[in-house]
Amino acid sequence: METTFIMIKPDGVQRGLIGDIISRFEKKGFYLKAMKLITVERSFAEKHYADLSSKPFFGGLVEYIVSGPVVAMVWEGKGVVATGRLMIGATKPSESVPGSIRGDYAVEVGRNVIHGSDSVGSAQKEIALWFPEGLSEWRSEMHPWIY
Ligand code: FUP
Repeated sequence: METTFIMIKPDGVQRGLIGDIISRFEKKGFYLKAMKLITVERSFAEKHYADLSSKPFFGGLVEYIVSGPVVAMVWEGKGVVATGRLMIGATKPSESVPGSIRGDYAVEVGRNVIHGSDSVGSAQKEIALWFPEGLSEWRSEMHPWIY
């Protein structure tokens, strides 16, 4: 079964959006495989966003991510990478549709509340980076009304 890495950014945590965001993924039918509230070091944030290191907004992006605790999560489910991205909405809140997380809660691209892996490959890399301790198994069967 597919897994993705989802992170609620410092603005989402401090605005009290953790419960709502988790609830959206749960109600959709995805399974929470791992979760932790952590404040990361600058070097760690730089590693997470390494692909964007040449972008002019990179410095500000790293500052934002290290500014407070984030909620790092792994979610599992059929097509969870692509569907998770749809639920999150477009990168720019001005282009993310109402009903999506960014469409409902964000205005600025630099304060867009949440991150989600953009492919199955990057999900695997991000899960390995954020959860080097590995994931524990907790669910024995799929919900018959969802799968
Ligand atoms: P996304 O996968 O939707 O998070 O988007 P990207 O990986 O392209 O960008 C990662 C983060 O960089 C965004 F969530 C916010 C920040 N960003 C900016 O601050 N300005 C931009 O013009 C683009 C991205």
